[in-house]
Amino acid sequence: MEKYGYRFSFGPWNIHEGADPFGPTVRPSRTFDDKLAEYKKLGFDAVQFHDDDAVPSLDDLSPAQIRKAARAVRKKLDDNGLLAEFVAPRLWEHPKTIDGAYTSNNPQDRAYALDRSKKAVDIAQELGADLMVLWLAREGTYLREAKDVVRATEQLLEAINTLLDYDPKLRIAIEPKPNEPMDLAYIPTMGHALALGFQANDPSRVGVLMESAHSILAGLDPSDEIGFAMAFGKLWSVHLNDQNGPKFDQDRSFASVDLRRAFNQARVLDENRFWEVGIVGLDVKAIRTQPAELATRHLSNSLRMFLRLVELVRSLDKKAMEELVAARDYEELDWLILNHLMGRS
Ligand code: XUL
Ligand code: MN
Repeated sequence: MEKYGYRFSFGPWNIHEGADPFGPTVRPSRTFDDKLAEYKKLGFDAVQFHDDDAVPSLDDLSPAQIRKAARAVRKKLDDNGLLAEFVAPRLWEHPKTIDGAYTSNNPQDRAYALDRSKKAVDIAQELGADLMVLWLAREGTYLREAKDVVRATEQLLEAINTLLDYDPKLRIAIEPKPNEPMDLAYIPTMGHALALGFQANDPSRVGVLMESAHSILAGLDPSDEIGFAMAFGKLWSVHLNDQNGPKFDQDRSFASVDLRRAFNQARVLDENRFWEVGIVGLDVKAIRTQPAELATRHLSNSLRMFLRLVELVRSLDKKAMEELVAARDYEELDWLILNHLMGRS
């Protein structure tokens, strides 16, 4: 398969058991090793990790034990010819993160969040990844009056600065999301994430990860969010997927809901040479109805769809487009794009 220089990644959570808030699992769990063996078969190059995807139960382990366990995972990656793209601290499951992590109202809980994040940095070092992704899951409120938004913003900045100081080589990519699990998140969009990064002690080491579903939940266009971040050289990773309207986060296969919206994401990424900058992450989940033995199709289909869209981007009649833009004939430009997407001339 021609990959046009692109590399692809997903996380172990993207092969999942199909539980939702209203029903139990519908597919058996697969071990980490079993999932790892799928990556190359499905055409992928790299693994995205939560800290405990790499080192389960890390809260019960010493820093030395954590590093040792992470080194064993590195060996497995090497054996499978895979890279680690990033490590993300899972700051939303432990009881100490109920009221938020870096922005919890409880100082001991905030200390836990920082300590846990430092352990995630240790794991990243052992896995050979210089990137940490921060999805700020519980940094927000269910009740606006429960927290001070100015103080919370400062706390987020302090946490980022602490991590940048902890490892001078570490880069951090903030993954914004407007809601879920919180009612209202403090860092809902690319603009918020970038503003926070530019204010950090070393802004050159803070960038963003754009997830399509999160942008759509925020009522924004994912390709514009991509382009905005790329204009500043700050788009370091993506979670491409799709989303059927502004409801719960669906993580549908890339392009499965809105082909043109997906085409434009591929277009902005490709026109700005994303393959030279980062890895294309696919944060997609198989729908609940999918039989267990077929529950990796969403990954290979998303990857192949991205590459097909890149081919469509590269085969656009640029000259005809320029002429239509010059004539301000956007109706005909619309017709050209729609026909191109349908394989018609
Ligand atoms: C949550 C989400 C997470 C992050 C990784 O909506 O997208 O999978 O991408 O922590
Ligand atoms: Mn994501």
